[in-house]
Amino acid sequence: MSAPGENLRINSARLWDSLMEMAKIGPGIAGGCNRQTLTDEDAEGRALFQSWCEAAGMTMGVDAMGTMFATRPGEDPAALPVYVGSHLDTQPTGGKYDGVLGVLGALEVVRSLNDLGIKTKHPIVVTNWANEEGARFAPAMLASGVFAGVHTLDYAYGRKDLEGLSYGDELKRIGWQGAEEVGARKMHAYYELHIEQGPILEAEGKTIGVVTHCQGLWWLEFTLTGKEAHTGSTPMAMRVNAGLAMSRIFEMVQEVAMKNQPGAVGGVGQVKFSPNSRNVLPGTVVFTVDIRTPDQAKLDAMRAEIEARAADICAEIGVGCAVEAVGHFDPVTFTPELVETVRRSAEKLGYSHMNIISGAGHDACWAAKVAPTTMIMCPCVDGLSHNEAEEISPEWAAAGADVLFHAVLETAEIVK
Ligand code: HGY
Ligand code: MN
Ligand code: MN
Repeated sequence: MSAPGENLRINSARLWDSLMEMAKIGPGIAGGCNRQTLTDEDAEGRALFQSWCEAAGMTMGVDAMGTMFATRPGEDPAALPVYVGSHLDTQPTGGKYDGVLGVLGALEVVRSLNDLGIKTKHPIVVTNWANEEGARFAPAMLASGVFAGVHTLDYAYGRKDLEGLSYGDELKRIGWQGAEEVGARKMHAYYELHIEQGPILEAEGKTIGVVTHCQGLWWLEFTLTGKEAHTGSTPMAMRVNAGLAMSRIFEMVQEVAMKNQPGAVGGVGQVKFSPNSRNVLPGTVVFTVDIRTPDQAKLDAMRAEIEARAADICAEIGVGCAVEAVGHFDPVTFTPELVETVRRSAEKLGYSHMNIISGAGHDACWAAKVAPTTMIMCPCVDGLSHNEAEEISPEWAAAGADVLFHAVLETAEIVK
């Protein structure tokens, strides 16, 4: 005998259509998306999301970091809302689902509640966090970090992109600087649905990731100072080659990550050479080392070792070396009671599932500092993400949203 609501499911076709519609905004050049935060494309995606939320009967609030909160009222006005969301901003060569599945999956939960005429005790707030990716304005999860009190609003507004444009100015330019104080909202709980962005669920043949933890991260921005000189006429012995120092640091980061297996990662995704002319040895080289591991002690030891050895490498070559931590969070343990709610939901729906530690960072990592929080994951093809070829199946999207639906229903409490 099934319990009331046991077989409730979201409308998977409507979810998939919404994902494909959103993917048309800020299209990439290879089937993915380039909807970077605070660009005109981001503004366009925000407007579409707001129109969908309002069509679903929700009211939109926007805070001073540009994060969007669409509220479906609950029956108990005194009850704190259940927040459900992720992010709509993408990498420059991002996929169609990273972040977007979590925001539109949350919207689909509300659309399904409306279809079924279900009322909940707690309000439900569908959330689009600004600047999760940190691709344009470091660090990642900037807006949720301000919300959780990790960063000040001034710090966030002052963050600059590679063109020297600031977060605050760009937020005003696209017209999405909200009036709400960041972090004034209090949450009963926060759920985030996200693609795994790694290969484990697909390889294990599991449909749902019951996310218990998220690994910690350091983003270490190195500025190496060499001597600009002619690449042809400058004898090797006279060179102060910042590019050579950079390459030796890259090799060292790889070695440090490999000797901390299993579970550690380390690499570099962004480098800026100045003057970046093919026949001038670089005067300065700026790059960000990204290291991560679920083990707190390892994370801090890796940072210390990389900074010390980078200084030695630069001293040996005579290159100046400055380093600034431009992103950080410690390993996160999600709220066990909510993790079990997710597990029960997957079991009730008959979806295969397994515990998983998130390899990528998410806004949930900061939400966990201020409210009971957990995540739900679905597989992605070949574990590929932060690549335009990122792909999931409609079935995986629907399964993730179904589990989100049941978990949110349990926490928001159906009013008979
Ligand atoms: O860097 C991350 O893990 C996330 O994609 N912002
Ligand atoms: Mn993401
Ligand atoms: Mn991402």
